[in-house]
Amino acid sequence: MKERMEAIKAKAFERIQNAKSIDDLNEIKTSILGKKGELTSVLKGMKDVAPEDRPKVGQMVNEARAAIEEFLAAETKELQAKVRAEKMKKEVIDVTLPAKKLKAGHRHPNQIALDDLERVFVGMGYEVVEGPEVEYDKYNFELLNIPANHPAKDEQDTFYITKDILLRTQTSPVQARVMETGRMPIRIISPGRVFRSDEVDATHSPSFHQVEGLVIDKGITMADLKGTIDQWAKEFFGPDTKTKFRPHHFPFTEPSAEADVTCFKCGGKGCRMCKGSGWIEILGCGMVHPKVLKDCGIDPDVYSGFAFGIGLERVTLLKYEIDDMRLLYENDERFLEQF
Ligand code: 2U9
Repeated sequence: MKERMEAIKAKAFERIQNAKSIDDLNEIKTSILGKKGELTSVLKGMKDVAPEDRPKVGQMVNEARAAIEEFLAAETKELQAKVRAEKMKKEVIDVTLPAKKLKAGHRHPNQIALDDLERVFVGMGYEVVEGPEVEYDKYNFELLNIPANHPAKDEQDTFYITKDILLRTQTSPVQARVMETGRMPIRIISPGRVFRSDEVDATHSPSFHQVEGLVIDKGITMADLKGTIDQWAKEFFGPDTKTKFRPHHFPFTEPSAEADVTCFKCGGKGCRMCKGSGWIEILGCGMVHPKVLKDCGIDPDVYSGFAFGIGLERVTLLKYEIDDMRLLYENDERFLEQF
């Protein structure tokens, strides 16, 4: 029995020593120490051993098991360390390799135009104020002199959340909210997304962006409005740009005007861009209607002001000579990278 035990042990040690992987070691463990293993089969054969020899045989089996287990544990540890060391060696970082290029996006042409536009007004002392895209009818229409059943409500048809809550059709509600605070004077621009229930085509989208401006103080006149727009146009489109104002009508301003700038492509001579006229329509503006001032809590006998509205996409399309508005919303990098 002793020889058999020594043979099992010697064979086990040899197999353990020759093992190449942790899997090999696990396999050896099961085949020797497992339920159907060689050592276990010796214990199972104990019934054939004379009763007086059984304790001795039991002890021999236990000693052999302990020795094999100890050697197995030591070899497993060593093999694990070896595997780890090899893995570390393989994974060593070569800091001299060139770094992977970080793929940065590109500023959207709308954003570039907005940054340029804001820079001019901030330079003139304006504050940039943003507000909610979901608005009350009161701020979007009523306070701007567009009461229920006014035809302007048809022109600015939008998406209603409830009868009184809607997606704003202009950023004017932001100014109405600022006026309501009563803090004077006001010199703000409010850029942001607006909504109208328009069909998509080359010049229309149900969601687009506006930048509106509002100045209110004592003694503000139409001359301030014209001077401001003229200065902005020169800084934004180039120093030779001229402006002209044509009478118009908006419910929230009186008098109202549309402003044109000399074509920045042909300088006013007439080209494809300005359809031969030499002028390009660029914004709407006017003196804030006294009723709008009053309804927003400002005394029209003390204060006056002007407002203007610029369609951001319109300015972007013109500035970068893009002929289809839909390109601005596709976010195709091949398009965006050109600006
Ligand atoms: C208050 C009072 C008056 C904002 C104004 C316009 C003229 C205008 C259009 C430009 C292109 C809308 O995006 S567009 O279609 N806007 O022509 N907007 S005056 O007047 C205000 C704003 C706020 C309290």
